[in-house]
Amino acid sequence: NEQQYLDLCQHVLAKGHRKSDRTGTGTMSVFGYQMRFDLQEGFPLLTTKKINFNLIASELIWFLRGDTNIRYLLENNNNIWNEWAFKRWVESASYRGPDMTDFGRRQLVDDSFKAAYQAAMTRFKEQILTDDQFAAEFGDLGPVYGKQWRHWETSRGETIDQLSDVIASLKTSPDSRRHLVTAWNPEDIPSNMALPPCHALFQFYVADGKLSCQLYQRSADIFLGVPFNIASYALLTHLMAKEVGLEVGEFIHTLGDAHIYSNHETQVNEQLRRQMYELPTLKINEQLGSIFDVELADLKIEGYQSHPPIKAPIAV
Ligand code: THF
Repeated sequence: NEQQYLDLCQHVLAKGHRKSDRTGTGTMSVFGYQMRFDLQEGFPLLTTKKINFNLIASELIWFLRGDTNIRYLLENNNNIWNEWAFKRWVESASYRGPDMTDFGRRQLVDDSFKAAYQAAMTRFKEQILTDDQFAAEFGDLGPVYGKQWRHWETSRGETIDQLSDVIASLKTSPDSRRHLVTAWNPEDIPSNMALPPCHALFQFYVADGKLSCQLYQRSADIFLGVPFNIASYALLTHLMAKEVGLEVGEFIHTLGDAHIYSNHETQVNEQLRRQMYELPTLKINEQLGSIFDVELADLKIEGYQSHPPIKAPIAV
Protein backbone atom coordinates (compact mmCIF):
# COMPACT_ATOMS: atom_id res chain seq x y z
CA ASN A 1 0.00 0.00 0.00
CA GLU A 2 2.56 2.60 1.07
CA GLN A 3 4.71 1.45 -1.85
CA GLN A 4 2.21 3.18 -4.15
CA TYR A 5 3.09 6.52 -2.59
CA LEU A 6 6.83 5.85 -2.90
CA ASP A 7 6.30 4.81 -6.54
CA LEU A 8 4.50 8.12 -7.16
CA CYS A 9 7.48 10.05 -5.75
CA GLN A 10 9.90 8.06 -7.88
CA HIS A 11 7.77 8.50 -10.99
CA VAL A 12 7.56 12.28 -10.60
CA LEU A 13 11.29 12.64 -9.90
CA ALA A 14 12.06 10.54 -13.00
CA LYS A 15 9.37 11.73 -15.41
CA GLY A 16 8.17 15.07 -14.06
CA HIS A 17 8.19 18.26 -16.11
CA ARG A 18 9.89 21.30 -14.58
CA LYS A 19 7.05 23.74 -14.12
CA SER A 20 6.71 27.12 -12.47
CA ASP A 21 3.68 27.63 -10.25
CA ARG A 22 1.45 30.19 -8.55
CA THR A 23 3.64 30.28 -5.43
CA GLY A 24 6.85 30.97 -7.39
CA THR A 25 8.62 27.96 -5.87
CA GLY A 26 8.98 25.73 -8.94
CA THR A 27 7.94 22.07 -9.18
CA MET A 28 8.51 18.73 -10.90
CA SER A 29 5.08 17.77 -12.12
CA VAL A 30 3.08 15.08 -13.95
CA PHE A 31 -0.56 15.20 -15.03
CA GLY A 32 -2.86 12.30 -14.15
CA TYR A 33 -1.89 9.53 -11.73
CA GLN A 34 -3.81 6.97 -9.71
CA MET A 35 -3.11 5.06 -6.49
CA ARG A 36 -5.28 2.36 -4.85
CA PHE A 37 -5.22 1.60 -1.13
CA ASP A 38 -6.95 -1.54 0.11
CA LEU A 39 -8.23 -0.39 3.49
CA GLN A 40 -8.54 -4.02 4.66
CA GLU A 41 -4.73 -4.22 4.58
CA GLY A 42 -4.17 -1.57 7.25
CA PHE A 43 -4.67 2.14 7.67
CA PRO A 44 -2.60 4.12 5.11
CA LEU A 45 -0.71 6.42 7.45
CA LEU A 46 2.80 6.59 5.98
CA THR A 47 5.53 4.91 8.00
CA THR A 48 8.53 6.21 6.01
CA LYS A 49 8.09 9.53 7.83
CA LYS A 50 6.17 10.27 11.01
CA ILE A 51 2.74 11.80 10.40
CA ASN A 52 0.71 13.32 13.22
CA PHE A 53 -2.65 11.52 12.95
CA ASN A 54 -4.34 14.06 15.26
CA LEU A 55 -3.80 16.79 12.66
CA ILE A 56 -5.56 14.67 10.05
CA ALA A 57 -8.39 13.69 12.39
CA SER A 58 -9.04 17.22 13.67
CA GLU A 59 -9.03 18.64 10.14
CA LEU A 60 -11.55 16.02 8.97
CA ILE A 61 -13.78 16.61 12.03
CA TRP A 62 -13.65 20.32 11.16
CA PHE A 63 -14.85 19.54 7.61
CA LEU A 64 -17.57 17.20 8.89
CA ARG A 65 -18.93 19.92 11.18
CA GLY A 66 -19.19 22.27 8.25
CA ASP A 67 -16.78 24.61 10.01
CA THR A 68 -14.58 26.95 7.94
CA ASN A 69 -13.00 28.95 10.77
CA ILE A 70 -9.46 28.06 11.82
CA ARG A 71 -10.31 28.73 15.50
CA TYR A 72 -11.42 25.11 15.98
CA LEU A 73 -8.13 23.91 14.45
CA LEU A 74 -6.06 26.20 16.68
CA GLU A 75 -7.96 24.97 19.75
CA ASN A 76 -6.70 21.52 18.77
CA ASN A 77 -3.10 22.67 18.15
CA ASN A 78 -3.58 22.21 14.44
CA ASN A 79 -1.67 24.84 12.47
CA ILE A 80 -1.99 23.49 8.92
CA TRP A 81 -4.41 26.17 7.67
CA ASN A 82 -2.88 29.21 9.45
CA GLU A 83 -1.05 30.66 6.47
CA TRP A 84 -4.21 31.01 4.41
CA ALA A 85 -6.14 32.88 7.13
CA PHE A 86 -3.05 34.96 7.93
CA LYS A 87 -2.71 35.92 4.27
CA ARG A 88 -6.26 37.33 4.21
CA TRP A 89 -5.58 39.24 7.45
CA VAL A 90 -2.34 40.91 6.33
CA GLU A 91 -3.88 41.80 2.95
CA SER A 92 -6.96 43.35 4.60
CA ALA A 93 -7.55 47.07 5.15
CA SER A 94 -7.60 46.52 8.95
CA TYR A 95 -4.01 45.26 9.12
CA ARG A 96 -1.56 47.84 10.54
CA GLY A 97 1.57 45.76 11.32
CA PRO A 98 4.82 45.37 9.35
CA ASP A 99 4.57 44.60 5.64
CA MET A 100 3.95 40.87 5.16
CA THR A 101 3.79 40.80 1.36
CA ASP A 102 4.95 37.41 0.03
CA PHE A 103 5.64 36.16 3.59
CA GLY A 104 5.83 32.50 2.59
CA ARG A 105 8.90 32.97 0.43
CA ARG A 106 10.56 35.86 2.28
CA GLN A 107 10.69 34.06 5.63
CA LEU A 108 12.76 31.31 3.98
CA VAL A 109 15.50 33.66 2.78
CA ASP A 110 15.54 36.58 5.23
CA ASP A 111 16.15 35.85 8.93
CA SER A 112 15.14 39.25 10.26
CA PHE A 113 11.93 39.09 8.23
CA LYS A 114 11.35 35.56 9.53
CA ALA A 115 11.44 36.85 13.12
CA ALA A 116 8.91 39.60 12.29
CA TYR A 117 6.69 37.08 10.49
CA GLN A 118 6.76 34.62 13.37
CA ALA A 119 5.92 37.36 15.86
CA ALA A 120 3.03 38.56 13.69
CA MET A 121 1.76 34.97 13.26
CA THR A 122 1.92 34.36 17.03
CA ARG A 123 -0.11 37.52 17.68
CA PHE A 124 -2.58 36.55 14.95
CA LYS A 125 -3.15 33.09 16.48
CA GLU A 126 -3.59 34.62 19.97
CA GLN A 127 -6.18 37.01 18.69
CA ILE A 128 -8.11 34.30 16.81
CA LEU A 129 -8.26 32.27 20.01
CA THR A 130 -9.24 35.09 22.37
CA ASP A 131 -11.17 37.69 20.36
CA ASP A 132 -14.55 36.43 19.08
CA GLN A 133 -15.16 39.29 16.70
CA PHE A 134 -11.66 39.12 15.21
CA ALA A 135 -11.99 35.35 14.84
CA ALA A 136 -15.34 35.69 13.08
CA GLU A 137 -13.85 38.14 10.62
CA PHE A 138 -10.34 36.83 10.03
CA GLY A 139 -10.37 33.20 11.15
CA ASP A 140 -12.79 32.28 8.42
CA LEU A 141 -11.38 30.90 5.17
CA GLY A 142 -14.54 31.56 3.16
CA PRO A 143 -16.65 28.91 1.40
CA VAL A 144 -14.07 26.10 1.66
CA TYR A 145 -14.60 22.33 2.17
CA GLY A 146 -16.83 22.32 5.27
CA LYS A 147 -19.20 24.84 3.78
CA GLN A 148 -19.53 23.08 0.41
CA TRP A 149 -19.90 19.59 1.93
CA ARG A 150 -22.56 20.53 4.48
CA HIS A 151 -24.12 23.88 3.46
CA TRP A 152 -23.82 24.31 -0.32
CA GLU A 153 -25.81 27.43 -1.20
CA THR A 154 -28.08 27.28 -4.21
CA SER A 155 -29.10 30.18 -6.41
CA ARG A 156 -32.57 29.92 -4.82
CA GLY A 157 -31.12 30.63 -1.39
CA GLU A 158 -31.54 27.05 -0.14
CA THR A 159 -28.71 24.98 1.28
CA ILE A 160 -27.75 21.43 0.36
CA ASP A 161 -26.13 19.06 2.84
CA GLN A 162 -24.27 16.90 0.32
CA LEU A 163 -22.78 14.58 2.90
CA SER A 164 -26.11 13.79 4.59
CA ASP A 165 -27.66 13.24 1.16
CA VAL A 166 -24.92 10.75 0.23
CA ILE A 167 -25.33 8.90 3.54
CA ALA A 168 -29.05 8.61 2.80
CA SER A 169 -28.48 7.41 -0.76
CA LEU A 170 -25.86 4.86 0.36
CA LYS A 171 -28.45 3.41 2.73
CA THR A 172 -31.43 3.41 0.37
CA SER A 173 -29.75 2.68 -2.97
CA PRO A 174 -26.24 1.33 -2.47
CA ASP A 175 -25.87 0.48 -6.18
CA SER A 176 -26.46 4.06 -7.23
CA ARG A 177 -23.76 5.71 -9.36
CA ARG A 178 -24.52 9.11 -7.92
CA HIS A 179 -22.91 9.00 -4.49
CA LEU A 180 -20.92 12.19 -5.10
CA VAL A 181 -19.82 15.16 -3.05
CA THR A 182 -18.23 18.17 -4.74
CA ALA A 183 -16.26 20.91 -3.05
CA TRP A 184 -15.72 22.60 -6.42
CA ASN A 185 -18.37 25.28 -6.63
CA PRO A 186 -17.64 27.36 -9.76
CA GLU A 187 -19.69 30.25 -8.45
CA ASP A 188 -17.44 30.56 -5.39
CA ILE A 189 -14.05 30.07 -7.08
CA PRO A 190 -13.35 33.64 -8.22
CA SER A 191 -14.81 35.09 -5.01
CA ASN A 192 -13.06 35.39 -1.70
CA MET A 193 -12.24 31.76 -1.04
CA ALA A 194 -8.83 31.51 0.62
CA LEU A 195 -7.78 28.74 -1.76
CA PRO A 196 -9.87 26.92 -4.41
CA PRO A 197 -10.35 23.31 -3.23
CA CYS A 198 -7.53 20.90 -4.09
CA HIS A 199 -9.52 17.78 -3.30
CA ALA A 200 -12.39 18.74 -5.53
CA LEU A 201 -14.75 15.78 -5.91
CA PHE A 202 -15.29 12.37 -4.33
CA GLN A 203 -17.56 9.41 -5.00
CA PHE A 204 -18.55 6.33 -3.02
CA TYR A 205 -19.17 2.83 -4.39
CA VAL A 206 -20.66 -0.27 -2.77
CA ALA A 207 -19.88 -3.88 -3.74
CA ASP A 208 -19.64 -7.14 -1.77
CA GLY A 209 -20.70 -5.37 1.41
CA LYS A 210 -17.75 -2.97 1.20
CA LEU A 211 -17.63 0.78 0.79
CA SER A 212 -15.00 2.30 -1.49
CA CYS A 213 -14.19 5.94 -2.11
CA GLN A 214 -12.50 7.66 -5.02
CA LEU A 215 -11.15 11.20 -4.81
CA TYR A 216 -10.28 13.47 -7.70
CA GLN A 217 -7.61 15.90 -6.51
CA ARG A 218 -6.87 18.65 -9.03
CA SER A 219 -3.57 19.70 -7.46
CA ALA A 220 -1.40 17.52 -5.27
CA ASP A 221 1.55 18.67 -3.15
CA ILE A 222 3.16 15.24 -3.05
CA PHE A 223 5.52 15.65 -0.12
CA LEU A 224 3.43 17.66 2.39
CA GLY A 225 -0.18 17.40 1.30
CA VAL A 226 -0.68 13.96 -0.24
CA PRO A 227 0.23 11.90 2.87
CA PHE A 228 -2.41 13.95 4.74
CA ASN A 229 -4.96 13.63 1.94
CA ILE A 230 -4.58 9.83 1.74
CA ALA A 231 -5.04 9.38 5.49
CA SER A 232 -7.87 11.90 5.61
CA TYR A 233 -9.97 10.18 2.92
CA ALA A 234 -9.14 6.74 4.32
CA LEU A 235 -10.49 7.97 7.66
CA LEU A 236 -13.57 9.44 5.98
CA THR A 237 -14.19 6.09 4.23
CA HIS A 238 -13.97 4.24 7.57
CA LEU A 239 -16.37 6.69 9.23
CA MET A 240 -18.83 6.54 6.33
CA ALA A 241 -18.68 2.73 6.26
CA LYS A 242 -19.51 2.63 9.97
CA GLU A 243 -22.32 5.13 9.45
CA VAL A 244 -24.00 3.06 6.72
CA GLY A 245 -23.17 -0.39 8.14
CA LEU A 246 -20.61 -1.61 5.59
CA GLU A 247 -17.04 -2.88 5.71
CA VAL A 248 -14.29 -0.74 4.18
CA GLY A 249 -13.14 -1.44 0.64
CA GLU A 250 -10.59 0.66 -1.26
CA PHE A 251 -9.56 4.29 -1.29
CA ILE A 252 -8.69 5.29 -4.85
CA HIS A 253 -6.70 8.48 -5.17
CA THR A 254 -6.75 10.13 -8.59
CA LEU A 255 -4.43 13.09 -9.05
CA GLY A 256 -4.49 15.93 -11.60
CA ASP A 257 -1.34 18.08 -11.40
CA ALA A 258 0.85 15.95 -9.11
CA HIS A 259 3.96 17.87 -8.13
CA ILE A 260 7.03 17.85 -5.96
CA TYR A 261 8.12 21.37 -4.99
CA SER A 262 11.78 21.98 -5.83
CA ASN A 263 12.49 22.77 -2.15
CA HIS A 264 11.16 19.32 -1.16
CA GLU A 265 13.36 17.21 -3.43
CA THR A 266 16.11 16.46 -0.90
CA GLN A 267 13.46 15.44 1.64
CA VAL A 268 11.73 13.13 -0.85
CA ASN A 269 15.04 11.46 -1.66
CA GLU A 270 15.73 10.95 2.03
CA GLN A 271 12.30 9.37 2.49
CA LEU A 272 12.83 7.07 -0.51
CA ARG A 273 15.94 5.60 1.16
CA ARG A 274 13.88 4.39 4.15
CA GLN A 275 12.32 0.94 4.65
CA MET A 276 8.56 0.76 5.21
CA TYR A 277 7.08 -0.71 8.38
CA GLU A 278 3.74 -2.52 8.63
CA LEU A 279 0.76 -0.16 8.39
CA PRO A 280 -1.08 0.65 11.64
CA THR A 281 -4.79 0.05 12.28
CA LEU A 282 -7.58 2.50 12.99
CA LYS A 283 -9.91 2.01 15.97
CA ILE A 284 -13.19 3.91 16.05
CA ASN A 285 -15.10 4.16 19.34
CA GLU A 286 -17.79 1.44 19.19
CA GLN A 287 -20.18 3.77 21.03
CA LEU A 288 -19.97 6.49 18.38
CA GLY A 289 -23.52 7.34 17.26
CA SER A 290 -23.38 9.55 14.19
CA ILE A 291 -20.49 10.55 11.95
CA PHE A 292 -21.47 14.16 12.68
CA ASP A 293 -20.79 13.73 16.42
CA VAL A 294 -17.29 12.29 16.02
CA GLU A 295 -14.63 13.77 18.30
CA LEU A 296 -10.86 13.31 18.45
CA ALA A 297 -11.18 10.96 21.44
CA ASP A 298 -13.28 8.54 19.32
CA LEU A 299 -10.38 7.87 16.94
CA LYS A 300 -7.23 5.92 17.75
CA ILE A 301 -4.34 4.69 15.65
CA GLU A 302 -2.83 1.46 16.95
CA GLY A 303 0.50 -0.11 16.14
CA TYR A 304 2.00 2.91 14.40
CA GLN A 305 5.72 2.46 13.99
CA SER A 306 7.41 5.06 11.79
CA HIS A 307 10.65 6.73 10.81
CA PRO A 308 11.20 10.29 12.19
CA PRO A 309 9.42 13.30 10.70
CA ILE A 310 11.05 15.15 7.78
CA LYS A 311 10.62 18.92 7.83
CA ALA A 312 9.84 20.93 4.71
CA PRO A 313 8.57 24.46 4.02
CA ILE A 314 4.96 24.82 2.84
CA ALA A 315 4.32 26.80 -0.34
CA VAL A 316 1.76 29.54 0.25
N1 THF B 1 -1.04 24.14 0.08
C1 THF B 1 0.10 23.51 -0.24
N2 THF B 1 1.09 24.18 -0.83
N3 THF B 1 0.26 22.21 0.02
C2 THF B 1 -0.73 21.49 0.63
O1 THF B 1 -0.54 20.29 0.86
C3 THF B 1 -1.94 22.11 0.98
N4 THF B 1 -3.00 21.43 1.56
C4 THF B 1 -3.86 22.19 2.47
C5 THF B 1 -4.05 23.51 1.92
N5 THF B 1 -3.15 24.09 1.12
C6 THF B 1 -2.05 23.46 0.71
C7 THF B 1 -3.25 22.26 3.85
N6 THF B 1 -2.70 21.00 4.28
C8 THF B 1 0.97 20.53 6.20
C9 THF B 1 0.21 19.42 5.85
C10 THF B 1 -1.00 19.59 5.21
C11 THF B 1 -1.47 20.86 4.89
C12 THF B 1 -0.71 21.96 5.24
C13 THF B 1 0.51 21.79 5.89
C14 THF B 1 2.27 20.38 6.91
O2 THF B 1 3.01 21.33 7.03
N7 THF B 1 2.62 19.21 7.45
C15 THF B 1 3.83 18.97 8.19
C16 THF B 1 3.60 18.94 9.68
C17 THF B 1 2.95 20.15 10.19
C18 THF B 1 2.86 20.20 11.70
O3 THF B 1 3.38 19.29 12.39
O4 THF B 1 2.28 21.18 12.21
C19 THF B 1 4.41 17.63 7.81
O5 THF B 1 5.64 17.46 8.00
O6 THF B 1 3.67 16.77 7.36
C20 THF B 1 -3.43 20.16 1.08
O7 THF B 1 -4.71 19.78 1.26
